[in-house]
Amino acid sequence: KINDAAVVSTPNDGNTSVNRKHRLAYDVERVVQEHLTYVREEISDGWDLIHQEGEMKVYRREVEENGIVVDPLKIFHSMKGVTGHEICQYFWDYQYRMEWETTLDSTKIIEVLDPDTVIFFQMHKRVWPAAQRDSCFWSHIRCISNSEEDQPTWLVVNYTTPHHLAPIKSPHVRLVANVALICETIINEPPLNIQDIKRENIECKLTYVAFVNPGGWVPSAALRSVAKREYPRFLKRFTSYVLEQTRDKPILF
Ligand code: 16H
Repeated sequence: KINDAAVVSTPNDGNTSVNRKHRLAYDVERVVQEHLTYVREEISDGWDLIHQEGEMKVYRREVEENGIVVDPLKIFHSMKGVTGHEICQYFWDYQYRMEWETTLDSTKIIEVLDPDTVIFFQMHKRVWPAAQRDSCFWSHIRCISNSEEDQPTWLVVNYTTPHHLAPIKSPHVRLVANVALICETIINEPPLNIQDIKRENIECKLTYVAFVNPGGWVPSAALRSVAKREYPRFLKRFTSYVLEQTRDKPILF
């Protein structure tokens, strides 16, 4: 129901309906719903397992559009000791980004659309021999309660959008992306009292999906090898960063 875009539930106020509609609210709603529809889809024919390490499995489907590699990518991972809220918060929050990102030269917020939706402009590190890439995207964090008993699902979506404060300037090439991080928290052997839950009892199942179009021609083999190396590296580094940051902090459910 497209009308639901008017109702924005925020992590800051639980599930209260707040009418805080901004110009991209319908776009955000549509893309969030798409990710929620497909997140549970099984890995089928055409997807290759390109990397496996512990609980982490990285899948990719080889797709080209007009000779440009646009391979969809999906990572499944599961980790103990953190909640989905914590993982998503660290992924979305600008203040931590340069501590775990290794593929960026810079990141900046160019507009705040609502407390959970901001627009980023990022400059990516140049990958030889391709032209340097930049990106401009809205980034939205959301909490979805499925039932009273279950822990909510948390997600972050990054989706390319044009912006007058971020014109495309040659020689830079704009990446076009639709990326989502979706997290479910599981409480193993739940104690009677929520205050008694320890980090060792919590587990987070995460799904990361990326549709990235390099925005112009890049040698296919070079791009595929960079992606195969960099995505697992990103997820390993990012998840260890969150573990380290949260270890001695109270659990954020
Ligand atoms: O998701 C990641 N980072 C987000 C936070 O910085 C931003 C990301 C994004 C990416 C592009 C455009 C918009 C938003 O969601 C982690 C990303 C990890 C990237 C691994 C490297 C991928 C290599 C292929 C990039 C294509 C570059 C083409 C030049 C050769």
